[in-house]
Amino acid sequence: MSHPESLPLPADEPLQPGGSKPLVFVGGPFKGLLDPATGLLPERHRSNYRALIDHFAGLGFEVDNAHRREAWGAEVMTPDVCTRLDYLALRKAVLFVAYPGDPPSPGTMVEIGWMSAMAKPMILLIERGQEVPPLVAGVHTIAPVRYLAVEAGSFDPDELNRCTTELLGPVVPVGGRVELAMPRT
Ligand code: 5HM
Repeated sequence: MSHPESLPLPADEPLQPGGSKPLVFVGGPFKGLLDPATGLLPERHRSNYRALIDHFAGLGFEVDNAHRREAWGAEVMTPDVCTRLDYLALRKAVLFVAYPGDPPSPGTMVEIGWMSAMAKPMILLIERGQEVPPLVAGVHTIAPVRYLAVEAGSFDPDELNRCTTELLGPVVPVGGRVELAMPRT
């Protein structure tokens, strides 16, 4: 395993540098869902990620999502590239919204670990009847977390908004971007 020489990581930036939009990172299972025949994420999973991306973009957030960034599997990044990108994005993000996955997604488990170590807000999307790993079920004891029930990956937008405002405070769109009173971390 190689060790990128581009470390050390840059110092912490302000949450909304230069007045840019606050960032939401959308995560969830990726590699394990790729169709072995095509190497691509099946449409039903893409549409779930797209719905989350569109929901938060529509509220005025910037949204980062590796599945879209890596062209739904057509342009998969190497571990050294995607790990660093995801980590830096999560350091900047005001909110992580993710499907932990069933079976649990290894990458998403790492991302939940990073976010909880930073005590930053998360919304975890849980399928009814899904087995949730114990440390994911308990992560709300060390970080601000809401668990939102989904059906076949689909969420109730009102419920998602309720979780978002509980974690971030009022979400007020101003001229196409969201203004957060004070992101609670
Ligand atoms: O282990 P899995 O592929 O399910 O991990 C998915 C999570 O790791 C996603 O939330 C994504 O942000 C990140 N990831 C990534 O950014 C994972 C992979 C492949 O494992 C990748 N880029 N190529």
